[in-house]
Amino acid sequence: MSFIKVTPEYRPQIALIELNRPKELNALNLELMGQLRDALQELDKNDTIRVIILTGNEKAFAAGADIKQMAGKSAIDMLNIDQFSTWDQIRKTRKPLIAAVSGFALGGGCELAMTCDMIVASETAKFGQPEIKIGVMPGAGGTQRLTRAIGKARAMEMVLTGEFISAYEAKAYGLVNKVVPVEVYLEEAVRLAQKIAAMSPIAARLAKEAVNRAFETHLDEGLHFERKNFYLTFASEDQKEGMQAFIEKRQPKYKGK
Ligand code: DAK
Repeated sequence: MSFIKVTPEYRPQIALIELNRPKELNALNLELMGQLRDALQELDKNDTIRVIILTGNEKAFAAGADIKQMAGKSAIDMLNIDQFSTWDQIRKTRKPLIAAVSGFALGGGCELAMTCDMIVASETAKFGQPEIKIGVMPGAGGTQRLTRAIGKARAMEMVLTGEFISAYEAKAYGLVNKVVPVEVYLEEAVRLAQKIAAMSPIAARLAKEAVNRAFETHLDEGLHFERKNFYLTFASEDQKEGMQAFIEKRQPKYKGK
């Protein structure tokens, strides 16, 4: 049974993955997460794809990990299932990944959106880490990514009270890139994806790696990493094409080489 819908050529060079468990508000069961990991790995290898959009439906991006599937598990069951390796593989997607979020993005759903590189939200989006209300706490990066994105005081309030924030609050706090009416949130994500897809995919990949490195290291090492990736862009045909196109006052045609 498939819990996601994958459209590799949703638009030229842009793939769309839709979470598809609408009755359960896209609760992230183990099967769905495995399918999502497999789809992302496949799309990451597909040279015709430059950007991936991950979305849910208007009511829910995802209302969290599947509580019904988790409820009876012991700590050792959780350890043996090793869901973290699935999440880690998703995090390692090399192509730019945009979350298009409408409705609930809660718990693991909020964490999944934050695992993406950018978030486009509909006005109806609600973000939250309500795990505390069911006697646990965020387990897929919520305490870390949320805190880095919106700061300690706000993250602490969300994680300790379980209260949701609106799309506009999320935008004001720096968690999301754009907030648009619900009718157009997917199109807005596509517009953003198209801008990125027009760039050199090599430069985009190296730049994504370097920005992500900022979360994992101190400034000196981060700058060193950035420098190496910067040099590497000069090994690409795309660098020659980009600079030549600028000089010739024309649009560049990037090949990803
Ligand atoms: N899990 C399972 N089913 C869910 C669900 C969830 N997270 N969220 C909603 N559903 C189901 C409901 O049970 C209901 O099913 P039926 O009763 O119809 O069979 C259906 O979806 C519709 O939900 P509601 O009737 O509740 O709809 P409402 O509009 O009234 O309320 C709501 C919407 C989103 C406010 C409410 O459903 C809700 O509070 N949902 C739970 C939100 C939540 O607590 N989320 C955090 C879950 S804990 C890990 C990685 C990640 C995680 C853990 C470990 N590792 C890597 C190890 C993450 C943990 C979590 O996310």
